[in-house]
Amino acid sequence: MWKGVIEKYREYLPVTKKTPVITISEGNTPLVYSQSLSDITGCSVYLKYEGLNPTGSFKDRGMTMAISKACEDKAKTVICASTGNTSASASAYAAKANLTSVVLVPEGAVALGKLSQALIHGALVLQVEGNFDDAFNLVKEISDKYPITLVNSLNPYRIEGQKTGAFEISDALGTAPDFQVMPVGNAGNITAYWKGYKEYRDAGKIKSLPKMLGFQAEGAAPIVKGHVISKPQTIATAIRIGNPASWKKAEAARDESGGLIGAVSDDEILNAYKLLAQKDGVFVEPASAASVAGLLKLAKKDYFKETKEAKIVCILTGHGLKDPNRAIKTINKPKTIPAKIDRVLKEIGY
Ligand code: AN7
Repeated sequence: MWKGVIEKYREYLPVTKKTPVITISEGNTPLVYSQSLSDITGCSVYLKYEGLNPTGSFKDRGMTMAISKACEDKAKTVICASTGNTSASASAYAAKANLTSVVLVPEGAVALGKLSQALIHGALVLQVEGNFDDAFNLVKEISDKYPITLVNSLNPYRIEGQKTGAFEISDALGTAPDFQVMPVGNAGNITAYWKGYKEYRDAGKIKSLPKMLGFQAEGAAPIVKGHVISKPQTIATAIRIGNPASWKKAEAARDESGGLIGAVSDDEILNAYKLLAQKDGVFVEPASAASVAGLLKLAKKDYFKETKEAKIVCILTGHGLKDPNRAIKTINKPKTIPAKIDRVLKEIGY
């Protein structure tokens, strides 16, 4: 029976016998071979489908650690700012641990599925008149001054949990990939993966390290542009972040690995979003498609030509059902017809 990432990778994590393990059986997500992306790029492309975690995103890997350690430290209340997925995950794990959760989200800029999760799991949900960065500044100050535990990725246990994604990929492939492609928002996940790969190499589990390729949305690309973006804009609301918490660590992952952090437009994101759904049968939220948009952009520039038979892993960070409105906006709404067989046949083309 799968018991979650803490039990599976306990020896690599800062837990002891005394740590109460709060898990919803996160992790163990599939690594799906993509024929379509392999054909386009001439490489072997795999999709790490993190949308299949219990709350529908990769955040659960970090949250099982953050909430378990909060319980060990006798915390009563946890808080986060979120573009949506962190709040969904925090509220679910806090519910399981019987902790109070408080989540601050930018008003009107969180996908419907994510907001519904935080609400049904019983969090105190506050919509802030401002963007993610404004909400993040508030929760940092509150957790500094009050006995409330911050569970954003500034909390080092979040990074510890999320690094298990690198372990799973390495275990599945039997080696590290040559390249890992992923979206970058607050930059915790790229930090976590890089830490995970380095630790797995040091433990002798893998011999090489991947080049880390991160992608931000063009309208929310502070790391690419080299300055804070005060009014970030993108349809990929999960990564609509102008001043990432782990900025410097993301740059370190990029530079140490010999990778890059680039930007993709909303159109490129939506094209990748549709491609994944229509060629691979994999439904992701727009932010996750930023990784595949980045892959396609680099492939077009022959970026992978030098590496023979490269193994590439794209991290698909969140499920498409998080943001159903985006799917319906992207594809035309279905036609309504009378309940008559001839009308159905006509629509099919007979
Ligand atoms: C689907 O939930 O920041 O670079 O508050 O939800 O580690 O921030 C979400 C981020 C990528 C970026 N894909 O990861 C939040 C939040 C999805 C996400 C990212 C997020 P980081």
